[in-house]
Amino acid sequence: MSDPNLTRDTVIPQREAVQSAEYAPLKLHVPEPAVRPGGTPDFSNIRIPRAGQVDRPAIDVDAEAIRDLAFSVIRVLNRDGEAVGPWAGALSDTELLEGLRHMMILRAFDARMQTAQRQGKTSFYMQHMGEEAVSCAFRKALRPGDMNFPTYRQAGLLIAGGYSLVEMACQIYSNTHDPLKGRQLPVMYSSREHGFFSISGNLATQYIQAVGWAMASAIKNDTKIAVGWIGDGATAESDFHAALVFASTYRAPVVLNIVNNQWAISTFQGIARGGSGTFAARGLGFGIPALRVDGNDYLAVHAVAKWACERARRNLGPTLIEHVTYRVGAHSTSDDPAGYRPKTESEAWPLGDPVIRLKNHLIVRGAWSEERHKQTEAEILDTVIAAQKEAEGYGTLHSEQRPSARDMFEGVFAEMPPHLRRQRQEAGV
Ligand SMILES: Cc1ncc(C[n+]2csc(CCOP(=O)(O)OP(=O)(O)O)c2C)c(N)n1
Repeated sequence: MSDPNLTRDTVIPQREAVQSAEYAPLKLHVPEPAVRPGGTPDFSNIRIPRAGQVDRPAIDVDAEAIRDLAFSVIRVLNRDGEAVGPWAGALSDTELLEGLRHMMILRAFDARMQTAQRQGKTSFYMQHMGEEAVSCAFRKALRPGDMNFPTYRQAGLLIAGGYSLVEMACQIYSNTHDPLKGRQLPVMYSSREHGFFSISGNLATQYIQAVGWAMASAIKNDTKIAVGWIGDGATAESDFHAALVFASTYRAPVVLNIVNNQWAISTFQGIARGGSGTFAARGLGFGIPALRVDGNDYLAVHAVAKWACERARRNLGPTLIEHVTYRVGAHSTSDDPAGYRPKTESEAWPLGDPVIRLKNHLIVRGAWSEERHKQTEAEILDTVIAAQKEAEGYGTLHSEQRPSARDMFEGVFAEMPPHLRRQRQEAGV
């Protein structure tokens, strides 16, 4: 405020709205969620078809021919825990039991790390509660060498890909064994060997990078495919749209996943989605085949992932998949959802819990029992605690065991330039 005549109390007159007899005054439309804290959860706006109802098209289908799949939901597991319809039947008992195990490990790991954050052992954590099937099931459709470009809510890709829980915990504790040497915020993992591209804090940047990686694979006449991941909120970023243009134009061998967990921190999905009806529908304008899948149905996610990966591998181009799910936990350890949504909303979520649904299915198949489930839960907890203890032996926020301050200057450039060497000397490390 450089104008000396303006004081704090000066009222700047607003320009008069010009009223016209011909037109009613314009009004800005701001979408609002159906309910707020204190209200009764309401998911009546989410249309959910019966399991088994949606067709399974050939993989070389045109986007236009499966337009309706962008507005429906592919589901395999019905209310009775049976696998039904054209997307069912691909997985053996052994594979399903492994999938259940991965989801249970992820859930147990989340719970331990959430508590570790509350105990001050780490500064930050982000849970996957309710979304375990999405990353765990998708990972099983990939082959060695394929590359994921994940967000911070796909650690199931690492767990189902055989990454070590100890290394994950060490990253979260930023300790002496942290593979990223304490340079990254907890949960921003990176493992090239496990097909897990370095996570960036900047939303959506990885989406266009996934397309570029896929284009490179095609340019090299390789057989590897890329997988882009994004949340519902982050689809509003420009990089989402850039990714779709490039994927469409160059028919890049990429699967573009949108994890619609209904919330972007405190912002409900209606804000980022705008008027398109569904997030999947965004693909149609780009000529990209688009499907919606029940993200809490391990079998459905896996079947749709297989379908889309096969398309990419056969050089038939990109596929957009909207995983319809619900973020049961808080956005992060820095968030309290009670401030913006009803406390009981997750219980009202119509697609249930992915772990319970797969458990019930395995029981119906005769491959599992409540007893074995409980026993496995206890075994998994032991495994996770053992990994956590080992990681804590290498340091937590409570201890002095940290990566060397020397590491801070490494990796900025391939070779350390003189000014960084000087700064390192000044720091005395
Ligand atoms: C470019 C950018 N803008 C804003 C943020 C802050 N931010 C971090 S997570 C988040 C919400 C993302 O929501 P969504 O994409 O739906 O993913 P979810 O957290 O629900 O998995 C925001 C706004 C950021 N990290 N980067």
